[in-house]
Amino acid sequence: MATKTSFCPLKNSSLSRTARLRAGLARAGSLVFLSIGLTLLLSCGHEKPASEPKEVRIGELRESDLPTEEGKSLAIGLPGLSSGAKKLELVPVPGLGSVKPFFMGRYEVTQGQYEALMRKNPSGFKRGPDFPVEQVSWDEAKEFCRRLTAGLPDKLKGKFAFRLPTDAEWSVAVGLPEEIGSTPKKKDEQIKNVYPWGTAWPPPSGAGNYADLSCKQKHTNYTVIEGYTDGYADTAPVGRFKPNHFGLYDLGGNVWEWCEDWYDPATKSSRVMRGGSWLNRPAYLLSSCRRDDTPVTRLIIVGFRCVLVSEMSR
Ligand SMILES: [Ca+2]
Ligand SMILES: [Ca+2]
Repeated sequence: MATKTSFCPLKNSSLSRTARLRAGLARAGSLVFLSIGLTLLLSCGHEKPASEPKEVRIGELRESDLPTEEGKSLAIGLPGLSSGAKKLELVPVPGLGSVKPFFMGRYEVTQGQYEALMRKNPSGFKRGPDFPVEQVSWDEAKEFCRRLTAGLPDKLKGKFAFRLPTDAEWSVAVGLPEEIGSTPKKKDEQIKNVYPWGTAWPPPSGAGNYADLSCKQKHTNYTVIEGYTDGYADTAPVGRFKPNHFGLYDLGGNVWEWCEDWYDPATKSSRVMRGGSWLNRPAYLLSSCRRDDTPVTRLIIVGFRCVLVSEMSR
């Protein structure tokens, strides 16, 4: 039965998230917002196709360019990236608990983007600029983020920085509630039966690039997800599957994603990775699953994505 509290009942939850996001980002970075009336209008405009993101070169980025509404994004042009290749695109993600609002890469970092900044491509599957970069170590991923930050205009340096997502930010991005446990190791696989696509098993069609029947046909000795086919035996170009409600693609599957944190801060021997890959067994696909490896390890199943954070709020 319809309530009379909203003229746009299908978008109530979205509007609520948008309102929370706007409030959080205002505290974090003194950013510019449109009126609540415009938000209401846009929240109900779901019949319209998504517009192309605003695009700006990294050296000309202004704080007012950063998107503050859920569903909006900003494409950042990198020197040396070919014009047809996927840009580094940022979407806003709201805070939760101790996590401050932040901007996250809509896609895993691509080979084209990595090569534009690092002048090399270490990937095992070199099939085009829009495939995710892999065989990249945590140290190299950090260096990529450092070079991005160095490319910001002087006005924004010290105010904003690119880095890897923290383990807690990644959990917010994938839609987990606040988790119990003081370290990534203690949170590992504690929330059961929740995956980036929801709770269904096997994954619904189009959920992401996982170890599917295509993978088994090429890599016959791997264990795959029975009853699931996504059409990719190993890595897929970024953005080919359904995004989550923040507009983030491939959080689950394709390549694992390095995070900032030590897996176990007591030993400081390995860094966290999240999200599973095109290769992994079902337990590794849980949203709460963490894997870890040394900061110098390079694997064909591991890449990363970046976040942009306001340093003023941290
Ligand atoms: Ca696959
Ligand atoms: Ca991924």
